[in-house]
Amino acid sequence: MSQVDRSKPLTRNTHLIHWVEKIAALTEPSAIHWVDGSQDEYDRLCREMVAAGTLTRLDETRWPGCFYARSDPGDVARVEDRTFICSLSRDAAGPMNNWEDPFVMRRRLKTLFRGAMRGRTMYVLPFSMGPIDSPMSHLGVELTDSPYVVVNMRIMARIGLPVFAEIDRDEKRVVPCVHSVGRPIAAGDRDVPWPCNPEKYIVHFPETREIWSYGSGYGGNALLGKKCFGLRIASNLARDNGWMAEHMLILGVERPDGEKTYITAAFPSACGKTNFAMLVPPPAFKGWKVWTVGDDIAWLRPDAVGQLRAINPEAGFFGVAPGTSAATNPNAMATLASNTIFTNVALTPDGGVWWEGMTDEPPAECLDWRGQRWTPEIGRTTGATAAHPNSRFTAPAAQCPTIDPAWEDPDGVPVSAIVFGGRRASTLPLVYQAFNWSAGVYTGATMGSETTAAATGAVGRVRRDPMAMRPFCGYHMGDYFRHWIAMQRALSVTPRVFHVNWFRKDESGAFLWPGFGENMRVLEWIVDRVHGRAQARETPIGWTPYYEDLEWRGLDFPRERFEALQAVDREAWRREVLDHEALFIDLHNRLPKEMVYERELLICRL
Ligand code: TSX
Ligand code: MN
Repeated sequence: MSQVDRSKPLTRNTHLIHWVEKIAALTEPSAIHWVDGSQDEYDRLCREMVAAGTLTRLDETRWPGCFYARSDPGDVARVEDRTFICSLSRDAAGPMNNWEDPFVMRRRLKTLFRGAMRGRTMYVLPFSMGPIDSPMSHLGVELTDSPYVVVNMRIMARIGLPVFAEIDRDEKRVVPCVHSVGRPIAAGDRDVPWPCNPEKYIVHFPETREIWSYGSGYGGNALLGKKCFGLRIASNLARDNGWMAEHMLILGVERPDGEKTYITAAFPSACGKTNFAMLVPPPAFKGWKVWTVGDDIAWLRPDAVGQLRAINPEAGFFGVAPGTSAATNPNAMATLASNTIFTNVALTPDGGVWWEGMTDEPPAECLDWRGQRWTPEIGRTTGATAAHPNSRFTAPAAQCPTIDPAWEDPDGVPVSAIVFGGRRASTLPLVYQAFNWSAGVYTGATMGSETTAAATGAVGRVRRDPMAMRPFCGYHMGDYFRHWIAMQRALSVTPRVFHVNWFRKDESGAFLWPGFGENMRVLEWIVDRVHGRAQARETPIGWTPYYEDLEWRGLDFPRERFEALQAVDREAWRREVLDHEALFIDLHNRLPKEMVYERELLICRL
């Protein structure tokens, strides 16, 4: 194979070249590699990581083009308590973010990054969030000493030569991102399969639009295009420029007659966003199709005629593996069948991967995410899972069988409805529609979700997670609500706003709603409401469907059960609005008055 010299700059942009030199002088890497994004380069990096023990190649016939990585046991998830928004004023970051004085943080980062890349290669990784030809896209360059980051970013974003070309075209502004695993290799020392540092910093400078990440090689801590840029920095760009960066999936619903309606949905983690984005309609919905545009992030902008349009700024899915199966999400299973990187799942003796919920029967034996022998018996006696609960697949979106034909449309897709949702055992009905835009913003602002085992903290308690953006909004949440309210003025038609809850339970603790593909029945009602075809009942919280308004063919779901599922219990809602007030007190100094008024109106209706 011909080896090209990648130590030479792949851009003419002198600012960019000088910045790379400056960071190299600080971090002292032993080599610099300008990333071209080619398949050759990807293959070579994977081969090198296999040799280093970072990656394992999976069985080529059953898992073509797939690799397996095992992280350090202390580097398995985002680190919210180590994530900082370093705006000039503490108040601008708001009470839901960790804040540090930017001058203090810069000094600390300088110390941390000094010599941090010694013995490693620094990759200059240019990436585009969104299709390169889209006016809604934004560019970044990540300097990283992790080849694992480079290969994952090649799946998750558009990277390499076309991005350098775009940077050179008219000196486009790029978001500078610096990442180090924080484990320099001393002369004569050996590397470890998953280098990282117990001390972690995920740092954002919203005014200067910069990202610095130290000490972690995992997911949202290290793939800086995703949560750091795609949500925290982008939310700042969006507020300043009249658009929205949201933690939302995007899907298209196509009726048998060809009518297509695009919907975005914001759910907190552990609510099945990826499953919903790839929903398979049940047999009764013959001829209906659900198309996938994105499963995690939506960038939304009003077009010239005031129609809200959305792009998915990502190019892949970084999905949670456990619970993903041919039954719960066959489209995800097809997507990850090839050219996928698995992290912290279990490795089977025949060179395959497995995770809890993938099959009914676990493998007789495997190596767990820590690399230790695991059997169902060991699992039963020790309670250890074979895969880490936050184990992931990194898979190309283009491989999804339901990927929307317009998923890379530079103008985005028109959004007709916005759905909020959470995991709530009680109080919240299966579905309701907000009365109008400001009531819809209130619905999103006050949404909450019960904590599951996957998250830290007490299990089963409601955590307020406004628009599912609590960990991802790069500025004060009160200002963020105000921006949502203000967006209406830029729109000629506001999307209809809904709230769903797939997780309501009966007195015995059983789920009232079968969920998954059956959610299509709710989607149909949402689509019909958007187009003015479906009836609804006015309740204190919003419009809800009558039993007759949902399609029940192919599902035995008695009217009484539906009434329990849709019940608006005034006593429970009294407690709910008190909890809304607790949230608003936290945000009081920047809370828009619309939120206070909406709450008052809700109380009056209750
Ligand atoms: O993703 C889920 N969705 C959305 C699907 C399009 N999950 C999994 C959440 C964890 C990530 C769900 N879990 C959903 C759901 O709609 N609903 C439930 C709750 C549930 C779980 C199991 C059953 C029913 C409901 N089982 C049976 O009814 C047999
Ligand atoms: Mn997410």
